[in-house]
Amino acid sequence: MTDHLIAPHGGTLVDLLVDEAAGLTLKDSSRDWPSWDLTPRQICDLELLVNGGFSPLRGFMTKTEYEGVCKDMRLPDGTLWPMPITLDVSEAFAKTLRAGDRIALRDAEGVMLAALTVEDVWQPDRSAEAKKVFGTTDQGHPGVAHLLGRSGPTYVGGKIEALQPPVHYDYRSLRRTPAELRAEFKKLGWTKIVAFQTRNPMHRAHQELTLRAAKEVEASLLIHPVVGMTKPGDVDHYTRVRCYQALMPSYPKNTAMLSLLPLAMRMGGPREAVWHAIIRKNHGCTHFIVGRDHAGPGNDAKGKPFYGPYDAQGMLKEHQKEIGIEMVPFRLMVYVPDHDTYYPQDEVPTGLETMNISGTEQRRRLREGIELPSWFTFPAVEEELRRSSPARARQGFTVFFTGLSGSGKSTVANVLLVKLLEMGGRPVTLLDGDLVRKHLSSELGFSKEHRDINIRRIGFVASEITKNGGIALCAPIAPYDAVRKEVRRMIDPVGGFILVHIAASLEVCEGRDRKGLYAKARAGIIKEFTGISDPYEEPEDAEMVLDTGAMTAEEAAHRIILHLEKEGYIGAEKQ
Ligand code: PPS
Repeated sequence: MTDHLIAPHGGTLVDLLVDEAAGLTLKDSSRDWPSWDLTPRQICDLELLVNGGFSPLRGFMTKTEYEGVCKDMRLPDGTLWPMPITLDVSEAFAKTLRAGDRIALRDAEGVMLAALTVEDVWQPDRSAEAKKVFGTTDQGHPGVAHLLGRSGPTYVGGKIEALQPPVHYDYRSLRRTPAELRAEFKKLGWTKIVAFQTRNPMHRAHQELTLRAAKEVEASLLIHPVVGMTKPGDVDHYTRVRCYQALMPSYPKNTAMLSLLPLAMRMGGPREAVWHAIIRKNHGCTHFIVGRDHAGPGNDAKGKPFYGPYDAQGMLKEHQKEIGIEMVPFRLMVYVPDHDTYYPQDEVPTGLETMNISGTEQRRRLREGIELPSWFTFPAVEEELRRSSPARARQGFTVFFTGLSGSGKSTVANVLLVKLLEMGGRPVTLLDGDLVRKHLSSELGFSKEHRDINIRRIGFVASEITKNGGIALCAPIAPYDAVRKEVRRMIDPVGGFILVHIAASLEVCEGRDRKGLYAKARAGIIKEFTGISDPYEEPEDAEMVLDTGAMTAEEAAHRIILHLEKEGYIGAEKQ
């Protein structure tokens, strides 16, 4: 099958699926094996291991493979491979494992996807890994944040035998494996194929760039967007795929194809570009487009980019011969109104004005309901983006109050509730501290652990309300910063999150003592009472700080309404 197409990396296209009978035997024997529930990232990695997207790998890396890859991007036999593909697990799980054991790898629903035969189990130096692979240990880099903040401390290496690929119900006909794509290319007689990697919606600049690239090397075009895991905050893949589908008819007939790649990106810039090229080679592509800041993680806290804009091109250039895929490098594309055309930045005819719209500006326009011009995007793409990211005035949001008991959170939240109901337009739900304790968290106490569970539950409900376009008003004490931030992270991607610190002082709250709880706390009758015998961590990230010792509840609620108007959550949409 691979006769007239580019050979896969390492020579053979890996396929780790066992036949049905062997699968049943594995499943039967797995009853006595330990099970590992794969994380979303691990499921993505497994899928590409199983279908050969990661050829020549045949399992999660062993220690020797891992060390070689981290150190100089080489597998033990010398094959180039730039990215560690490891199975990270908890220490408790790792303790139960010995070399030679088998593990059932399961998806989130508990379905067994594969068996892994353990070769080794070790504690990696994850900071050293971050430094070598990403060139930094700064957790502002999303790949590093995952590695140092969210991955398990122990790695398990070993070969995989797969029973079935991970299950997807979305866009099934567009999810082609390397073997399926190769078969399709063969059927169409395509031998020269240039792949375009993306994690963003595609606009006119991308369309013109891909078209130019294809013409330049006289190749067919594969639009190959990542739909596994991309950079946090990216446009969701459902919306993106609808945008790509809307764009495809703009290419000349029978020259371009769309296929989705279930890759978990690491945002590793240069190393990632080499990795992406190898993956595309495995999918049968001969050429690979690398633009400005390929797989870039953005800037560090000081605003300095982690990698130079053309570092990725530099690294792939060094290795393209060895890989056997040809890089098609591109500079940033800019619009030249006089010619109604896009040019690579360094090819703009002298003296002509150029135009561009940054990602931040795009997001602002979508948020505020301002049009994206037709020189920038195709109307069908804009329509899709608008459908899924309505202007703020039509999005859901959460106002999350925090403050001491008796600070007036509930009173302000109740006034705000009434004002929002009077305005109409969206359903409003009040998740008051006491009410939540009665209906959602009645079994919980006031230890740190229980308070955190309580806040997570509130956050979950609020995020669902927000996601579905409603308004959630939450009024718990929420004394701990970390879990408040967790809630912000849950809600941010689905709508607005406004943290309001009701900052009445302890003296004021205790002076009011409306429920008589402070007296009881002082007498030691109530233990772990916030502000008296338990901590309250003042937020430093609140959008608003309102001191109800110095203003009425009506004033406080009105201030919040004004803030919501200023931010565009309520009021008329801009034209
Ligand atoms: S937390 O920390 O956010 O989970 O607390 P929360 O669920 O908001 O608390 C709800 C009400 O419980 C009463 N209460 C206490 N508060 C603090 N500490 C202790 N130990 C405690 N025991 C009972 C208190 O009335 C809280 O309501 P508010 O409306 O804040 O006064």
